[in-house]
Amino acid sequence: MTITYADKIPNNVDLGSDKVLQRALEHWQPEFLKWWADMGPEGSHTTDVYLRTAVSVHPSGWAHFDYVKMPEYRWGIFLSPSDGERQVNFGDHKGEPAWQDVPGEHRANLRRIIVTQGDTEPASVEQQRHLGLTCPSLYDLRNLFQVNVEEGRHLWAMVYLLHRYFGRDGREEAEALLQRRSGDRDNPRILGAFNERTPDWLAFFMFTYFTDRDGKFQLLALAESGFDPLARTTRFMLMEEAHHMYVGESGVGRVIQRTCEVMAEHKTDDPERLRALGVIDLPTIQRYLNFHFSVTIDLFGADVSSNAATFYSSGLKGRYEETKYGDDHLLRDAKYPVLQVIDRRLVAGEAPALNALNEKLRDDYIKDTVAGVGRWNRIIRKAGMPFELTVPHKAFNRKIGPLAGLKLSPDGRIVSDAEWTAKQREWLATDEDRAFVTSLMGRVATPGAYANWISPPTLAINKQPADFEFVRFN
Ligand code: BYC
Repeated sequence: MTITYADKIPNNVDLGSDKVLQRALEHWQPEFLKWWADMGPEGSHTTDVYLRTAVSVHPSGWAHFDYVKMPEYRWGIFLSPSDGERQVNFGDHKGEPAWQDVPGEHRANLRRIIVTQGDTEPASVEQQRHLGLTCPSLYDLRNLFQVNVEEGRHLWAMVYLLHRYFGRDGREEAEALLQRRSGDRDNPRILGAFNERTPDWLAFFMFTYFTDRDGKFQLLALAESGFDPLARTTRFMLMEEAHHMYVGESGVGRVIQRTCEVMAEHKTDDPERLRALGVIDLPTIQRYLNFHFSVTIDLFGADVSSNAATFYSSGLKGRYEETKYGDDHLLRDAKYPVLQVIDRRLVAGEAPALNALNEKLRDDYIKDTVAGVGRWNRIIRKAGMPFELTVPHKAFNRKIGPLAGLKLSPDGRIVSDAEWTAKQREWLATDEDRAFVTSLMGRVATPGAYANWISPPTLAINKQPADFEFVRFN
């Protein structure tokens, strides 16, 4: 499983032994580079960035750090090692050997899952492409670029599967992945959150905390797949993904830390005064949180979904930590709690567990999310501030599924149209909030310097000091 860097496309899948596939991917490669030049991080093409590149697929010592110009980053195809004896662990094919090829009857669904996953990767790079121009430090700029090149690599991971296992229509889907554009009215990205803007760094940190975490949970569900190449490629993607969520959690934490310092120094919690002092007040952070959380939980799909049931029964997409469950892994008779709206009230209901798998994964995601928000609250408590960030109710501000369009307060109360209109500005980031946050964004590009609205990190990258020159401009 060693990675071959001598090939035009670095890989650990013995690409050289399949000349037709190798040629097809080498044909896609310049298209990808053209997309990167057009849609990748703006103004970054000649800078040297201190990036990690995968040199092995083993958890210990898999990454190598050095200066790289991003268009020269070695995007490649890396699969985690095969388990040898792996089986399909759930659904109607349970107990059969895991598939090394695509089972004909599940081809269309599998392709659709891979395309949906693949589509999110370039989408996020497009969403973040202007952020480098307003970085709060070289450390943060480097982290943004690291996230961007790795999302590019995750696109490669899905494109490999499409080319290798889906023939002509796979190649067409791979081309289409470079043609859709985040937010484009005529040819948008597939899923809602990936057509939203990421206009400022608070939005970027929230996105990497909340939305990359959807990536974690979807990838963990796909890592259970009976289609072994998908399971192996997502397992390696998860190793890269962990850093993206760290960027989000520590980023928001540093914004909170700085705000609390200024609150303590000036003995004030008045948002207007804090804004005048150049930091982001905690209620604004809460409104950003409410937006990113609600938009992200829509990414899990409808609460009750026949697609999700089919993906599971066919062995294509499992539950988070599927093999840890002591049940039958078929879910034919099991039930799962879902929320229903009856007479304008939210009522606890039940659905067949097989159809409620999107809801189950969403609930697993929410548990993980709440834990990190608790760590942000510890920063606020430690600073002695009487404020607590909360994760909104899961029916708040939903656009997908039966809860879509329900007018609900963040704490889960159904409200009248009038109350929604009056209070929406307290609950979701407003244009004025975004304009204020944007007004703070200015480029800080001196080693060791940090914008006023964010604290320096407690841990830098690869044990480098905080004043390390993470990015060199040429
Ligand atoms: N926006 O039966 P349903 C990541 C569509 S993030 C728009 O509930 P299903 C990353 C749905 O496609 C992880 N449309 O859907 C993070 C369906 O359409 P059709 C990405 C939506 O199929 C940060 C219809 O509504 N990976 O990696 O059960 C940076 C019926 O819905 C949305 C995956 O998502 C939405 N939010 O579930 C970079 C894994 N939700 O058939 C990367 C692969 C639903 O009527 N995807 N729809 O045209 C899947 O497993 C499933 O497609 C979903 C949807 C869970 C997304």
